[in-house]
Amino acid sequence: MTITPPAINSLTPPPTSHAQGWPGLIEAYRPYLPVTDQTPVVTLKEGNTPLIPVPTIAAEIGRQVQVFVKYDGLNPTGSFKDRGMTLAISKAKEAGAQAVICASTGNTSAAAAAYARRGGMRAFVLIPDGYVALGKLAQALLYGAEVLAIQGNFDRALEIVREMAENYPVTLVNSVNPYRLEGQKTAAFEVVDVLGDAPDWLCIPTGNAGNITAYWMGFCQYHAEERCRRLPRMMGFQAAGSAPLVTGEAVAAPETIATAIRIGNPANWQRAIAVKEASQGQFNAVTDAEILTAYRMLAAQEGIFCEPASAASVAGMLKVKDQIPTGATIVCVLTGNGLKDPDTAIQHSNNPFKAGISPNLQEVAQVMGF
Ligand code: AN7
Repeated sequence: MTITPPAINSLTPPPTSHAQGWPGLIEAYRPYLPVTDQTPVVTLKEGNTPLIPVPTIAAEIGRQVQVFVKYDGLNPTGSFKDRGMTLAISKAKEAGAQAVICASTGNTSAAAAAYARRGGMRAFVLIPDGYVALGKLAQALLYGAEVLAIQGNFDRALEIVREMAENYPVTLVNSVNPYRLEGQKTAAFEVVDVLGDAPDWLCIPTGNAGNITAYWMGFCQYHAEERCRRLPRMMGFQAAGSAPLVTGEAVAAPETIATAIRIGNPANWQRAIAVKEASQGQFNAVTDAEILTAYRMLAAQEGIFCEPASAASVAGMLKVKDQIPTGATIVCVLTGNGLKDPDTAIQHSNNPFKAGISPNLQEVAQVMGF
């Protein structure tokens, strides 16, 4: 078959506002964000991530519902953290900061490193030694962060960086920095801009509860401006081995395969409770096995590779599916890219890897089952 290219003059020119492509979320949502003409915008053109229908997962619910995933793993450093970091780093630069610091289970460190270096600042990152996925560590190192692996978990690392920022000239860029949440709320704007309204449910993996707080801020702000008519129920999902928002008690030694949300004492605990109450939402726990099932389904049935923590949103939705009203629209947030954690993918793929095959046609055909 021959394919005839379209005549040049049949192409519609892009609208002027997009002639330069997507401008990054600070420019796209400037009226909604705490920036001025004096703010130096540090951007990697983050945001504008796709909202993808997942029909085979929707079919698991057994009623007529629409399910979408907000694939925030397609941000420049591969996670939703870029939304908060473009603003936090721009504001730090505006204030004259020369160095930033964060504690991280991995994604915050990658985003802080990339944006800080791009903004001409030093980035110090404290990570729990041995519990950060390989891709994230690779990013932090190559972006040029000063990586300090501590012999303790994320919660201890966060205590240390909070004290560091109080006593030394370094700006804290964890989600206790209000600009992080301001940037991250733009994900809710994007969801409404695509759907034309807020969804009925927003399912989201929850660690420090910064992102669930930020989404709620975004939906409420759009609602106040009458850009959406409804507000979603906010459904937060934690890993069973680190589910303080479900049990109501801090977890001293959190454990889960989803290392991104291996957090026992969420920094935004009070805010998380407020969001749950205001939205008539819930916090529920999902086991590592449930997380891995959703992780494999997303990849093998829908072609979407997210990291294990992100799959907690889909695992959780399926776990509480009996509560979903017929006709509902649901958005599950996929917070990070699957490439962040190749070890977990290979160890838990359930897909036999056919190795050691001699390089001849007959043998290849035989292995293929022909
Ligand atoms: C993929 O990078 O806390 O509830 O230090 O990486 O806002 O904490 C990461 C958190 C969900 C939880 N999904 O978000 C860090 C860090 C992924 C994540 C969360 C994280 P919050």
